[in-house]
Amino acid sequence: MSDRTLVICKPDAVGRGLVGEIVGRVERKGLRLVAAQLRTIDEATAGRHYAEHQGKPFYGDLVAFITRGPALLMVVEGPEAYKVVRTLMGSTNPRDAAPGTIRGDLAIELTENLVHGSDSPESAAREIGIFFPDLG
Ligand code: IDP
Ligand code: MG
Repeated sequence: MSDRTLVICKPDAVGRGLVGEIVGRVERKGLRLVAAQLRTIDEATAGRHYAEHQGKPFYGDLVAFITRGPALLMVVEGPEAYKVVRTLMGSTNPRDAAPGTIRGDLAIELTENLVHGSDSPESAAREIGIFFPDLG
């Protein structure tokens, strides 16, 4: 049984040239790419994606950041895909993220933390529907 999850290489990852590094880690772990698109996320789509954070003090900065340039949107597949991706990503704050994780090895700022991964199977289904509506 294979599960799917959404992964985003955020605009800082594209800007810093770290997409290959991040995708490489995801692939080497054993997850398979099923869709990918380089796209600058618009404000309305960012608002849907980050609906759970609306009203929080960092929401404005978060939307400004995620829309500031191209991001690589991906759907990846594998057993317990969302959980595996979250483990590869490391803690939300890169300063707390363990060495060996994407954020732990490659980032230092909370907003500019390189990567998004859905946090549950339900979030994965919702977020894949936002960015890849044609994927059943
Ligand atoms: P996650 O990306 O690890 O799932 P979330 O809590 O869903 O973390 O937050 C979404 C994004 O919002 C984070 O990746 C981070 O960039 C940013 N963020 C989260 N909490 C804060 C905060 O307290 N201040 C500023 N930015 C935050
Ligand atoms: Mg989250």
